[in-house]
Amino acid sequence: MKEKFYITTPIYYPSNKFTLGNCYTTVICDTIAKFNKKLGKDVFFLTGTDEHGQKISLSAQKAGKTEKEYLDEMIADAKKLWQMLDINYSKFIRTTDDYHEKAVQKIFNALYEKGYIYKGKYNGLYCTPCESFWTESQLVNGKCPDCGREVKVQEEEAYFFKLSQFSDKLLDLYKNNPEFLLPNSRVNEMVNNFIKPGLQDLCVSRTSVKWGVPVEFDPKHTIYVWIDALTNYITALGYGSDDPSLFEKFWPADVHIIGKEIVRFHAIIWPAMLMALDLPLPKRIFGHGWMLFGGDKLSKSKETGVKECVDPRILIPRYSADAIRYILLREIPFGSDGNYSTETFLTKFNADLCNNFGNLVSRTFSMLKKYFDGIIPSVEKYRENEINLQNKVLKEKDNVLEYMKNFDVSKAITSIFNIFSEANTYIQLAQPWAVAKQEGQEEQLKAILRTLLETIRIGVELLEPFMSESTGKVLSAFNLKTNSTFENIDNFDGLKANEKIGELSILFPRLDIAKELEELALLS
Ligand code: ME8
Repeated sequence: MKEKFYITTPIYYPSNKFTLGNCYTTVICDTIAKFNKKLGKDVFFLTGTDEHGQKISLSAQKAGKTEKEYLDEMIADAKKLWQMLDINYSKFIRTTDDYHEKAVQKIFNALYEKGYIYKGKYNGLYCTPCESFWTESQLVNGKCPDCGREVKVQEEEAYFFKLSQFSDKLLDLYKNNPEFLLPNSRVNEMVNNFIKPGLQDLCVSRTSVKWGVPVEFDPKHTIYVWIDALTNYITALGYGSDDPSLFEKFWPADVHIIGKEIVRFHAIIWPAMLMALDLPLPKRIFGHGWMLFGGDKLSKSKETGVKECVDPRILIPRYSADAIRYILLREIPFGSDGNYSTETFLTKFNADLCNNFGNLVSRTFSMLKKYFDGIIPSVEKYRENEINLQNKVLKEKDNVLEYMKNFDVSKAITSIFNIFSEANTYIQLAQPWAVAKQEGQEEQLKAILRTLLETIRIGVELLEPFMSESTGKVLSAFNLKTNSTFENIDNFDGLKANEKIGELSILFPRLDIAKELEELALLS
């Protein structure tokens, strides 16, 4: 039986159109999902939208629409964006889906029956855009610590989840499973900022919020949007429905990938709920850093005043899904914050995609055509120079596999591009054009070109989950299948000798950066 792999993105709020920030997490998850498929695993990749709560109602009202009308339009736009960005999810869950709402009610009932939920009175400081209650000590300058907006005092009859009972269990969890929450620094944040000061019971229903899932046995209460949202990871698999077969197969998740600002919900509330339900916990939670735009997170709750064009709906058709995926995957060290700027993007496009990768492929293909009529040569024996390059390629390949085990997409893609740089350096060293001019050096020329072709093949196989459009073109020119499991990535014998390679169009056309900057400024 195939090993299974279950990966999730956060379910995003469709209170505004999705940003490059949302694209960031989704591209990472899509890449990890595709990579694991190529490793031969049975993969389930979940994404979706978090559609309840006051914030959504307010956005719909502002647009002069009903919630349903508003949401349907936003979700159509979101799905189109994922298609443009070459995202291949297994399932898109909407928390307004009927099966999800029913399962959330069942889960709430079960927690109540087990005595983990009780009725009380809530008096707290609430931030509407973030759907979060805060304690006085958590506020920053009297304002919401997440978005910096005003909070207001709110009192109401409410149901509570006995989160306070889980402090020791959570501390044990982090201690016994050092891989549960990554990167490791996030564990200290949870322990020092939330658990050590004392976990309070969590208010899990609102009577003031109407747009949400009603508590089944007390319908004037609406289930707190985070309880509703977190359960998506199991309801999407059919937990609480008539057909839990996917749940039985794929749960627990191998990894929930999320932004660092929502780690506390995933690493405290979610495991506590699962423990209360007697369900297994996700194997890992990865809280990645933020992509910053002029130093700002481009949070949808806030106006940013960013002047650059950062709309993926403009950038993707203009520069290709691959180019946008590249910059998202490469530029931000995984786990840390990183800056996005249009200028860096355009510079990297030319340097890495056009010069390093694109040029290597087109140079190699044209030399093969010129010297061997496009026929892949067979080689008897490689010399030291070729073997040196081959060893470097295999070492980088090992690095890629290792980094991907830890979901470090940024280091992995850097290693893949090192393969291309090494090949370009080797061309300078091997000087095939000079070898071609020498009498009796045909075998040597064959060895050089075959090594280059096989290097490109291995690089492109590894790169396919990251950028499938350009790599697909190269694989097809090699007469190799796209989206197949990794084969022959540990040898230089993956191409059929004496076969002719196919035609290949330019992968990444060189950009005039000044002109692009000017035109993009007009579009921002
Ligand atoms: O928090 N850099 O939804 P949300 C990196 N509905 N990642 C970013 C980003 C940026 N600048 N901007 C957004 C919610 N993200 C809840 C989640 S899950 C059960 C419920 C990504 O629409 C990142 O993954 O505010 C972040 O955690 C998420 O979008 C927030 O999306």
